[in-house]
Amino acid sequence: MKSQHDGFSENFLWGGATAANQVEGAYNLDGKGLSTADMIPHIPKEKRGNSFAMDVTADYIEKVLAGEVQDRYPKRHGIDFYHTYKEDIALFAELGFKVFRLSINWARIFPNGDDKAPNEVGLKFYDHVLDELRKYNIEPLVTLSHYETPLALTRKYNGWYSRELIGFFEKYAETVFKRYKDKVKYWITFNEINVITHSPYTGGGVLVEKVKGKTKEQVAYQAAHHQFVASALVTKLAHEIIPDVSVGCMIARMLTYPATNHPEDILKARQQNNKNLFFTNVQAKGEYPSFINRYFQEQNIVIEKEQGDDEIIKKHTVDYISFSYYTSTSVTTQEHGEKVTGNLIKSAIKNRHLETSDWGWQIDPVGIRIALNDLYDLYKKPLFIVENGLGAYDKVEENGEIHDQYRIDYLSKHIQQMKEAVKDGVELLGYTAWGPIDLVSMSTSEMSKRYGFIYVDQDDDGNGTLKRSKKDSFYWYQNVIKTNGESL
Ligand code: BGP
Repeated sequence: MKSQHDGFSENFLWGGATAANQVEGAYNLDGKGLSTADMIPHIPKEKRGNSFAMDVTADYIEKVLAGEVQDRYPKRHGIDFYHTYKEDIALFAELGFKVFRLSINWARIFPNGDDKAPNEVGLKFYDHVLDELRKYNIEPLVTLSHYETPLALTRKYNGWYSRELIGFFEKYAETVFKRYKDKVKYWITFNEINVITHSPYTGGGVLVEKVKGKTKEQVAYQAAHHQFVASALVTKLAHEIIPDVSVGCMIARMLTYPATNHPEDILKARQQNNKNLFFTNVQAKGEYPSFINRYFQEQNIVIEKEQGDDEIIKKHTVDYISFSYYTSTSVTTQEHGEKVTGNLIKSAIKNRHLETSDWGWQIDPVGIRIALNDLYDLYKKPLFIVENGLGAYDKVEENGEIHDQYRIDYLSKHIQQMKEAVKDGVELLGYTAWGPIDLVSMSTSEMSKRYGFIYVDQDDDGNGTLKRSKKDSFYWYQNVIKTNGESL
C-alpha cells in the first residue's frame, strides 16, 4: 500500500557509494590476489573514442601475466583508499553521511577465489574500515561483488559461466557475514547484475571467446543464472547469520522511452525495459518472468538449470531493491533519430528534450521519479538508490577552489524528483551519490571523469599528489543532508 509522505523520513540514509577496485589501490599488497578489474587497461580517449573499456580477452590476460604488454591499469591503484581511508571517512563524516556504500574485494579475502582459508590481513582491512565508519555513526552498505572477480577464477573456471563459482561465492559470503555480522546490516549481492549481458568480463569474469559455438548473450545469461542462484543462497545465509539484516539486489536501471508515439516504438521501449527488469523480477519476485521466454527463444538462449534452482530462487528473494540511475534512453523502430554515444543500449537515440553530459549520457531528472514509481509498483519492496551522479571535467582554480555548479544542478534536480517520488508514496530507504570522492571511472578507467564532492589530485596518466580537496558541491551536499533534503 502506498502511503502519503511529505518528504524524506527522519532516518533517510544519505550518503555516497564507491567500489573497491575504483578506490582502494594496493592491488598486490597484504596477500590480495589479482582481480578481473586489475587487468583492465587505460586506453586513451583518442584511441578508444566513446566506446567503453570494460572487456579484455583471454589472450590479453595471459600476455599481461607473462609481462609481454606494458599498459597502465588505473584500477590497480585507485585513489589509494587502502591507505587513506581514515582521512576519507573523516571527510564523509564532515559531509554528514548517514551511510557509506563500499564493496569488499573478493580477491582480498580469497586471493584465488577457491582457497581453503581466507586471508586474515584482508579481513582485518575491512574491520578497520567498518570500525572507522562506526566511529562516526555511518551505516555501512556493503556490496559483495562489484565488478571484481578473483582473476584466478576467470582463468581456471571462466568466471561465472561455471556453476562452481556458486560454492566459492557462498564460502566468501559466509566468511564475511560471520566476520562482520555486528558491523554491517545492509548488503548488496551483485552490483548492476544486468551489466553482465553487456560486458560478461566486467560483470562476471567471463571470457566469451572461450565458450565455443555460443553467442555472447547465450553465455552471459547462463552466467547470470549462476549469479541468481548464488545471490539467493547468500541471501539465505545472511538471514541465518545476521540479525536484522537487509539484503538487496542491484541493477543499472536503464529507463527506456519510446522515441515517438508510434505503437511499434512503444512496444520496442517496453521490450527494452523488460530486458532490464528481467533481473529484478528474478531476484525480487523469485522467478523467471514469462515475458523473457520469447526473447530467449528468438536468441536461442537455453538456460541450463539444476534441480532445485527454481525453488532456491523462489524462496530467498531480496529484502529491498537497489539500483543505479544516471540517464535514460530512447529507442525507435523508425528510420530516424540520431544515435547517442556512450550508451550500453546500442540502439539508443538522442532525446531532443534532454541535455547530455560530456560523455554523452543524457540528463533526465524526471526519469528517476518514473523509475522509482515503476519499481515500487512492480515489486512493492523498499527501494534504495545506490548510485546517481554526474561524471564531469572539473577545473581547479588558481586558489585551489573548484566551482562545480553543473554537478550541484544535476544532483539537486534528481533529488528534487526523488522527493516527488517519495511524495507519490514510494518507500525509499536512502540515496548514495556515486563517487563522493573522485575515483577511477568504471567504463573509461579515467580519472578525469569525476563525480566527487571531494577532489583527488590525480590525472588520467596516474600523476598527481592524491591530495584531497573540497569542491563547492561538498558544502552544498553537506547542507542537503543537514536539512534532510529540504535545501536543494
Ligand atoms: C556504474 C558502476 C560504477 C560506476 C558508475 C559510473 O555502472 O556500478 O562502478 O563507475 O557506473 O560509471 P563510469 O565510471 O563509467 O562513469
